[in-house]
Amino acid sequence: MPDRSLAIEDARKSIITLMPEGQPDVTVIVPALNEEDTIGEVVERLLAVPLRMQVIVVDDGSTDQTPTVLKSFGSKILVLTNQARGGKGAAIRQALPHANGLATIIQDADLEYLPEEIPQVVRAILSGKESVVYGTRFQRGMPKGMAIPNKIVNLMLAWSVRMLYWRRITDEATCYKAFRTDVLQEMNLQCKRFEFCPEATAKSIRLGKHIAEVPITYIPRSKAAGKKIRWTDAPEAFWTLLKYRFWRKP
Ligand SMILES: Nc1nc2c(ncn2[C@@H]2O[C@H](COP(=O)(O)OP(=O)(O)OP(=O)(O)O)[C@@H](O)[C@H]2O)c(=O)[nH]1
Ligand SMILES: [Mg+2]
Repeated sequence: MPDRSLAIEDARKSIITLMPEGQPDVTVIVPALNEEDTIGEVVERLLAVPLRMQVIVVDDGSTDQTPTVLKSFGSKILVLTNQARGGKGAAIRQALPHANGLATIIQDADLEYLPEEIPQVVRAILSGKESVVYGTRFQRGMPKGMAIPNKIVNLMLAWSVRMLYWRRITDEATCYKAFRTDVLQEMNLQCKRFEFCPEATAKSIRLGKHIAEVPITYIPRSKAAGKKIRWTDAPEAFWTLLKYRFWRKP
């Protein structure tokens, strides 16, 4: 069994990490609602990533085994628990003041995105080259198994960013959005549900940040497997892009 701390140091050296000893390189925020089938594996795989990881899970009163599974990780992760469902966006906002990694990335509590790919997404942030990096699902064509309405909405969202903000990105709605933590914290986010994505995209651009993209793998899950976003969330996403078109940092 290789020494894990040596593996972590090697990986960090190749990334030219800027964080001093003892502080995490990456904060991962995991919003979780009734995800007992996958949450344990997600957290295990996050903790195995060869970077110094701070994992913050926000559980909105899950009624399945999610809280029990989270307890089993003890102090290896920070769990914020709410009594009622607040939405994915509210969960991210709640976790953000606790984030002390140089980069912050969002990880769903399912396995649509692979924790092993986080280093390639955050690399340019840790090396100081970029402030915002998105993992794109569309640089290698359409991912297999994505429902047709989702494909259409995803294409329309990328197109809307182009029309409204004159920025060419291929995947606006990806979950793998990574930011320099201070940049995400200065956005004064207002989102409650799935409008986190368009709000963070709009505000990144309005803060003058370049959004870099790196290809990632995507294994879509179905509504039956627990997917909570609905195509009815799409109008709010478009509205959010429009709403923040002229946003300025207060
Ligand atoms: N804490 C919390 N988490 C939520 C809530 N609603 C959804 N989530 C979590 O947010 C994540 C995203 O939800 P999904 O159902 O996977 O939807 P998705 O289409 O992958 O969503 P996006 O990645 O935002 O495009 C999952 O980990 C959910 O468990 C909520 O009200 N509270
Ligand atoms: Mg998901």
